[in-house]
Amino acid sequence: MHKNKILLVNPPYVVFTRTAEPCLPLGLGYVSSFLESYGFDVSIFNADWMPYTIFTKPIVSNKSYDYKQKENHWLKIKNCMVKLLENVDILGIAVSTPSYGSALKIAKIAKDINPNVVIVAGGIHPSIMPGKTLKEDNIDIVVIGEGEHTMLDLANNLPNKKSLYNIPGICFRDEQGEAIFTKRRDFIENLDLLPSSNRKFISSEGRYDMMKIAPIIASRGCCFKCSFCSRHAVMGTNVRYRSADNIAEEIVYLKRKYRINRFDFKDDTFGVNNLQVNRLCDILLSKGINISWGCQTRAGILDFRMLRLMRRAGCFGVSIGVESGNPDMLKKIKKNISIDRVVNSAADIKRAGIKLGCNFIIGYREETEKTLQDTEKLINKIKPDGINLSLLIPYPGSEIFDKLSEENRLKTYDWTLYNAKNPDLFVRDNMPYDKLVMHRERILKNFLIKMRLKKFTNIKYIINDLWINRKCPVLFVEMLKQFVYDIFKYLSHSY
Ligand code: B12
Ligand code: SF4
Repeated sequence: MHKNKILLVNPPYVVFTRTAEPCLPLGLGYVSSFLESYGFDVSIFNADWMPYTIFTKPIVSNKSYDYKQKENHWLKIKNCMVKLLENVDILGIAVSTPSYGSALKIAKIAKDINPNVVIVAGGIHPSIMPGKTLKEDNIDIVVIGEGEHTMLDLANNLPNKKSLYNIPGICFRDEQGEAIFTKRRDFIENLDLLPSSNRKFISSEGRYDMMKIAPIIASRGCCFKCSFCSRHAVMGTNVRYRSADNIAEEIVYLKRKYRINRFDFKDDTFGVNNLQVNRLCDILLSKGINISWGCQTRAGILDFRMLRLMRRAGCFGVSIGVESGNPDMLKKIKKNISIDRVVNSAADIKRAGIKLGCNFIIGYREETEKTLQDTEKLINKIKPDGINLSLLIPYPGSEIFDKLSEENRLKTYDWTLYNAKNPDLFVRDNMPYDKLVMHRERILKNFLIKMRLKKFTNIKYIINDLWINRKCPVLFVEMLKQFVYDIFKYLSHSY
């Protein structure tokens, strides 16, 4: 019997905008290993890959992508796809809001090469806007929510169109071209049953395996309701956890197979289940699994005792979503944390000997000079080791997006413009966009100057940095390069 051959593609976005460090697409990796465990021939093409670098420049007001680089990259992608699409029956594309334009371009390239390939769009954006995504010319089926089981059903049943009515979690066109939505698929309750995310990807530069830092997840879903976040659309509000033993098993496997010593937990909110983290740290310590790792969470989730244990078990960095230094703003965005809690949490993380990263968002609709000052004051007070100061992008699926849309404040619905380099997307109450950008540059600059001074004058800090990166030669070299770069920037008074 013919078994469908599948290609999964991660469209380019970060490679053009450099708005984040490249990171392999865990979601596609999960879908791929699940299908492979049922005997399907699956490849993943990561078109959003570039060699590892820690020199991501701060994003300021530059709206344009690097077009020359873009054209070259698209040429490489096309050439790759000609080879990769040979005998492929189903092409799955991972789609986020900012990569929507690229995803459609991938679909067009694929149909031009092989008009018979069935194109399936999945991931966060199609899950939020399935009907609209299906209206696009080259998209045949949209998958809503987690992709493992749905993609397996599609792989087992396509090209039989009639079977689609019985597959939960999809949206497709019937014979008359009408959109049909099947019932919602239940979330995967037991994450331990999933095979570990595939780490073998093909890039336009050739085949590559793991990178230096392995992304990993310990849970799916988030029970909080921040108004700027759209994450619940894919993974829901009911959090599901992997067992600590299952996570440790994956770590040991990745360590052995790819010699990875550094891990980054990509959970929505790491550590909500204290028992899981406790047990994971116990296993890492008792079995002598020597790794360094980081995670992102909310203020107040991890107490000092837990943070100390995490430090002993190799945790070098925790970043928390603070979002604003103004208490009223925190209420408005439904962050549900107090400034005191943030301050205490930050102090605990540092006291535990862990590097503190803080994520802030500025440019809310109600942002004023005063609220920005409060955010800057908070940064100065908690003195994080690193900050992310993003300008708000109202992603579809978030409460903020819905409100701005209702009030006709959105300037565009062109998703290709919903990217970190173009946050001038809606009408704000008080502060014009240009002023906001100016404030952002100033806050970042002040932070970086202080941060660099701390780096060069604090010997304990330098030794800690060297210690953290000792097991990974590539990161060690990158760190030294970054150190020289920082000195140069500091001495030349630029940032
Ligand atoms: C790791 C990560 C990254 C990495 C890797 C991204 C990637 N391509 O996987 C990097 C650093 C590159 C990155 C960059 C960006 N990210 Co990011 N990222 C994450 C993060 C923290 C984890 C993603 C993850 O691995 N989840 C775990 C896996 C298992 O879940 P999953 O990816 O959703 O995959 C499942 C389903 O979606 C589905 N699925 C996914 N793809 C496909 C494809 C098919 C065909 C099918 C059938 C199903 C399917 O099945 C998967 C398994 O069940 C999420 C937040 C989160 N916790 O999820 C944000 C998140 C996805 N990122 C976000 C954003 C905004 C960005 C950036 C714009 C940031 C920036 N400053 O530029 C860029 C955009 C990059 C891009 N190409 O989309 C937003 C997306 C918002 C939106 N509406 O699009 C999120 C949700 C964070 C947030 N709360 O705002 N990101
Ligand atoms: S921002 Fe983080 S904590 Fe808030 S809802 Fe989204 S994933 Fe949950």
